[in-house]
Amino acid sequence: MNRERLLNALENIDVRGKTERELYTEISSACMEEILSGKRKAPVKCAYYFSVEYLMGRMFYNNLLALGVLDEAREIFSAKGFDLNAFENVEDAALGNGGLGRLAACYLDSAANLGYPLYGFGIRYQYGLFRQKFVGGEQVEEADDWLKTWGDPWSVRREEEKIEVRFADMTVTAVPYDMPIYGKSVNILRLFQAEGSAEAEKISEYLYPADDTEEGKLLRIRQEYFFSAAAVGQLVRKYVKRYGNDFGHFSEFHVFQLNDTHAVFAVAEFLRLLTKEYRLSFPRAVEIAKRTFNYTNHTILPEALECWNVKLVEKILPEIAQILTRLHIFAEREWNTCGYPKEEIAEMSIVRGGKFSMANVAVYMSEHINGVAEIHTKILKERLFSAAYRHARGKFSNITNGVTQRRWLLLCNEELARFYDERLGRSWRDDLSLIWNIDCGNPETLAAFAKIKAEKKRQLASYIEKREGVKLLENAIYIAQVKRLHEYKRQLMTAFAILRIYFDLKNGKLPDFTPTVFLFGAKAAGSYKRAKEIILFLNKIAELIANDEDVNARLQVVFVQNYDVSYAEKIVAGSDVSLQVSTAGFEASGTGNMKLMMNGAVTVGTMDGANIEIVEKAGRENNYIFGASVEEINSLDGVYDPVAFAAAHPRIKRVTDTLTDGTFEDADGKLSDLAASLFEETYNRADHYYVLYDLLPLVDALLKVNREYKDRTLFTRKQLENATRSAFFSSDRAIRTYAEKIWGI
Ligand code: 26V
Repeated sequence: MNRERLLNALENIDVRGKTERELYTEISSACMEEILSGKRKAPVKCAYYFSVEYLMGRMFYNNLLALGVLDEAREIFSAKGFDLNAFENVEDAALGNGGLGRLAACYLDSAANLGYPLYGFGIRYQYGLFRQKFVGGEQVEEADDWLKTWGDPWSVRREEEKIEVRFADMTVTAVPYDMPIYGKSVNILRLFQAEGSAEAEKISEYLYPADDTEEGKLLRIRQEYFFSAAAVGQLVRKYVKRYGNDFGHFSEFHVFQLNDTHAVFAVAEFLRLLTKEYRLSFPRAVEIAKRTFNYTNHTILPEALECWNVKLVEKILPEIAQILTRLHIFAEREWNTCGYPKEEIAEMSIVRGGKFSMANVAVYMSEHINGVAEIHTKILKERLFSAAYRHARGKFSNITNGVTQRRWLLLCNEELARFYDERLGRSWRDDLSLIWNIDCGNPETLAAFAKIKAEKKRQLASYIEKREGVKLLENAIYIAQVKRLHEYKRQLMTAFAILRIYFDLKNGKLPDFTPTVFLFGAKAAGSYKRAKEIILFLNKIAELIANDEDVNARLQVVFVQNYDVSYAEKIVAGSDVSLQVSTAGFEASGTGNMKLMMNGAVTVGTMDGANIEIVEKAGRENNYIFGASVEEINSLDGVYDPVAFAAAHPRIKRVTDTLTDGTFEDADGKLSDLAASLFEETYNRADHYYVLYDLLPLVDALLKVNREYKDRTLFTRKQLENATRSAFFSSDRAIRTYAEKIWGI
């Protein structure tokens, strides 16, 4: 990369008479030319990341930052009378759903910046995660036609590298689009677009098409096989071309990382190619695959652990079904020879109840299996994969997630970055652990940090006013809960806690209450009815409070629309408090918790996922931990009775009654299912996620924050201690660990 040449090229762009899109394309293309100009030498061994999601967010600012020209570019164009902030309207590349997809993006960023050869494979969806609007408080989904307005100048179509993917009933062309990831090395995210018949093109149309019908399930299977087979096909062919078909050395050059189970068909395709096209024996192919694949698990929720009906797979991928069935028999024979007990073999089996357990394929075939936070990995070992763990302890390890400080600090909070520059020089930008050296007791330092937090809060408020038309309370505590909407994340519990505070304010029980704003951002999966009801409930609460003159100067609830990566950048920088209140044992890690910490928010949270490690690093005294631990939740199993529990606690009953007593009568009976979820057995047991059990402890934690916030120096110090101890949660640390412990690159 030649920085001078790039700056020159930018200088030479004429802005006159051009539309924003034209300028966007022209500036982006100038950068792309530089990015792609360097000659790359092929490293010996590369790691390949297989993921069905990549939540890249906006590429423009990130790439200019990576190229080291962001500040100058702003100046160059402002001198020409054009404000680069105009590109804040560019759509996010939202080819993902939540934490798993954003993690993939952070990992690509870190690998490139550290110079590790990590290449991503995925799907180039025509429509990303839906856009969300609220109408009458309810979520309305719109297709995310992300290429329509601004195009995609950050990718290159590689026509010459397309590859055919065969199903029983059709052949699909997988056309790669390469998105360079710029850093110390220039890596590539390769997304495949499906081309061919109208049926074929459906494969890369939508992210997570509904899978509640057989047709939907088939489409999901097609998606997963489509990109896995395209990727494996290319890599295997390239290998054969270069080294011939002695696959004994394949794993010296390749290591595959499966991001959850969505690409487990890659294992089957690999075996298919080696045995059918290159005539290796089945055992030999298995042996080679076992040295090549690794698997990261991201959830223990049973409904998210993929199992595909054998009959369904046979229908469109007969050879693949045959291979998986053969693998099932092969593995069982091995386990029987070893004398493993029947129950354990049943637990580890690849075919269970007429379905392929994709997680069991991954566990059997991977050299390394990892969880994404200490407690999560412990649960994998002790519960989810306990049998496999007993027989292959060495395969399991933990790699706690991380987030890239380039997007989640440098880009979203340049004020804080400058604060570190002024005190530490610039070296912390390459080694985040240096921020630990900030003296959090120094009054001048604290005052400077407080000023930055106040400024980021102002910026957030003005952004929200622009986007939502709502003015946030000033001089208030900003508390954020931003993440996918799911029952286990317990946005419903926060809703009740807010109502509790609301009633107590009205009763005059909270005389010294510091004004507080609760910010929510979340999308509910299209078919997830209960999650949508929680959104409606929160919007109704927001409305109730906003219209109540007694409290609306002290309490406010804002549920922002269309929460995405770009919105997150504003919210994590401008929040005081991070809400991480999942039922202990259910949040694998969480990564929003890390982003908020990095920007100096204190955590109000349960001992779950990475929260545990966050308070370990930042100090329990600097955060607000509450609620039942994993052990306590386990001990409540079969004992806990939410009906009796609510009856015994009038303060709880008062707020749950609002779901059915007409408080929100215009919600049209739509909230009664939420009451049912708490007090009756539905698809889960009553109050499966212990919302009521942890509710009053949450209220206490929030009121403790409210009291302690008054001591501005003390509270600011807690925030700064969190920010300066966040280095462990950099994805640079995580990627280094993957590279050293798992990939050997
Ligand atoms: C959920 C859903 C629900 C709607 C339909 C499609 C769909 C697809 C996947 C999932 C969950 C996948 C697993 C996942 O996203 N896990 C998250 O991974 C993060 C990165 O490791 C981690 O921080 C979060 O705790 C974990 O929930």
